[in-house]
Amino acid sequence: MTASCPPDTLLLIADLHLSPQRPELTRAFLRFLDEQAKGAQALYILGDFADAWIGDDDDTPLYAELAAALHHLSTSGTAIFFLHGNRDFLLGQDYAASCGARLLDEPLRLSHLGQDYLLLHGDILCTRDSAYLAFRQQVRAPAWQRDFLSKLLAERRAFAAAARAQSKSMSSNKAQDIMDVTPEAVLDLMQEQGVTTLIHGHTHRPKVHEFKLHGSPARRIVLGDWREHETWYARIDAAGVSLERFVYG
Ligand code: LP5
Ligand code: MN
Repeated sequence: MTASCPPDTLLLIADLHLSPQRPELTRAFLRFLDEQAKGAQALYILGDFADAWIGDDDDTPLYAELAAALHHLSTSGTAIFFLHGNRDFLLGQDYAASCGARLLDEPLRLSHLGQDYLLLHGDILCTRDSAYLAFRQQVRAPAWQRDFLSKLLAERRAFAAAARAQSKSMSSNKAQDIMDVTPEAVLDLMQEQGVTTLIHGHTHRPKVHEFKLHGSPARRIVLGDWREHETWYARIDAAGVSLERFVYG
């Protein structure tokens, strides 16, 4: 198997929003695994891997296909890690294990080749979105999750569809800045964690933001959401960290 990455390369992706309704995104992901990720030291999936995760017992064939592809990468030597997003916060250790991956908590500190990074999905930085944060508090509660996961798959699918519809409707009336990170929240978190590089997704606003953090150069790297012919990932290697936009026909 030919590696496509130097051995000390880390790759980070987020917001693929994979679902049976978007087979083109699955094709892009499988192509990424085959053409970009092979040989990487690790692949970090920073949330919203799935568009709406209703439990590890979901028998949708796509999820088994994705697990097999990730497991193949894992057995070839690439460590794989998941963080939760606001769409797949119910993804559990069982599914992660079926992918040959580990599920980690956020924010996640990462040290690599002498540099420190802080990884997270990014939704918790949207501190002006009080409606979302209230929803988040509710659905992240263990008791709520136990109750939800005890429902039949069909019931959970209906809940998820209703929640998606309500979210779309509520988001369409929200000011754009409310759905972006709050600058002060970014600075506070980076200061608290003692890092100068933050990598996250969620906002679907891919960009490298350079700024000063108490006089030191700092940056916030926002991963882009995946489209049929446009994928985004961050690469960390001996040269540092870069945001990569991969467009193909
Ligand atoms: O997700 P997106 O991009 O539309 O917007 C997010 C925030 N919304 C959410 C909600 C999710 O989309 C809901 C779907 C999750 C599916 C997986 C879990 C399945 C079980 C869930 C059952 C309840 O994350 C949105 C932010 C936006 O990002 C930008 O940051 O603004 O937040 C909101 O819109 C706040 C709303 O309060 C969210 C309300 C969700 C629905 C509430 C429960 C509906 C229950 C229906 C019962 C029949
Ligand atoms: Mn998200």
